Amino acid sequence: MGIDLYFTALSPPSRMAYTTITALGLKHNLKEVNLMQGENRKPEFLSLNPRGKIPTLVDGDLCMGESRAISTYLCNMYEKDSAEALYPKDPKARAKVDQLLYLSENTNEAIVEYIAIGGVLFGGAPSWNEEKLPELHKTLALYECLLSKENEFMAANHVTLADFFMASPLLLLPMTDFDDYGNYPKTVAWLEKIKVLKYFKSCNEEGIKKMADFYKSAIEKKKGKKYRAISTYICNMYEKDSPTALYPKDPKIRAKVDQLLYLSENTYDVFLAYANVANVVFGSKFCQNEKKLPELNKELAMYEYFLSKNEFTATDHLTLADFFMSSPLLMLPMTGFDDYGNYPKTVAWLKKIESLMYFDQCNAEGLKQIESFYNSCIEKNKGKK
Ligand SMILES: N[C@@H](CCC(=O)N[C@@H](CS)C(=O)NCC(=O)O)C(=O)O
Repeated sequence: MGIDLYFTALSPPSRMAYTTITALGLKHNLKEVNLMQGENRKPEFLSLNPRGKIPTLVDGDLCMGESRAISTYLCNMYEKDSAEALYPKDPKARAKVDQLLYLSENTNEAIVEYIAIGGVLFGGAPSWNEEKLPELHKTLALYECLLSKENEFMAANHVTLADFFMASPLLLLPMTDFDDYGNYPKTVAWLEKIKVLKYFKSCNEEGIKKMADFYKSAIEKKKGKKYRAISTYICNMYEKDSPTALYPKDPKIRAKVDQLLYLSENTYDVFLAYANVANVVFGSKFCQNEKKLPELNKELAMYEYFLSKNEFTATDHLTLADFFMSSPLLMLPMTGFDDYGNYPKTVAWLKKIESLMYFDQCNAEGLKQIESFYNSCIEKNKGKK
């Protein structure tokens, strides 16, 4: 029995409902909902919240969604009135909090549009949206104006629910490169006070860090697509054509290189899925995903096929295709995979790539860092078990 909160730490409104529960010191059960696996679309969950959204709260016969309404309900139900109440009973003091709870929906939208969370994580957006910078500044100016009134916090001289919900989107802003807070000293000082509240920190810090890792890696992955275009541009611009060109001008050989440049994106995804990177780094898995082994082997067989035709992947000399095709394989050892028995040509080719004069200078340090980060996530996740 007790309060059940359906939640995931990656979700800002879920964290706000959780922060309220914790600030009030209420006994509760956290029910993790994995949005990535569509658990919020399963009939059991939809019977609790037909919108399929988290947070969702179940308290006895009450079942509800909407983080702000959840937080005000919890205070109405369980908070004793006091001069420091999160949700004061005095109608005028409460009106100020309510005003900001509604307003926080809009400020949240403006800030999130700049960060472009949905677009970066699940759509085609390569990064945050600089076009929305004027709106972001307008929103920050509004925060500054609200804090210029007589209150130390958003709605009163003590912390209220308004502070939680107004602070929430600002906590995500450091995921971007935005750091132009010069005109907003009061906002910065206020946010610092909220962030260090013990219960606020314990409910938010880890989720924010996970979201930031997730967001930054999505941006990096998209940059990866650009790296191919950058490499071909550099060759187009600066490489003299020769029989051993990295990006040959001959249309037929170039077509083979291009084919592998595109294909290497897929190979990279297969490697990421086998290494289980998303779940190891952002979740709690502590090993590679063996279910993806058949796909990995299929991919390796394809390398072997190309290398049975030529000495290198696209032709008989080294090309850009070899750089991008080798990239995921260079990271494979960190997963513990070592079953290369059927792929002797691939192994020999990879050795040739690794022995290139400039290979170590460009790759050794980065590969070492990735391996040690991956392994440290695995160790941490083992500890959680
Ligand atoms: N206005 C709602 C927003 C809830 C919301 O959008 N939750 C997201 C996670 S941050 C969600 O559940 N998304 C799943 C989906 O839409 O399928 C609140 O404040 O509770």
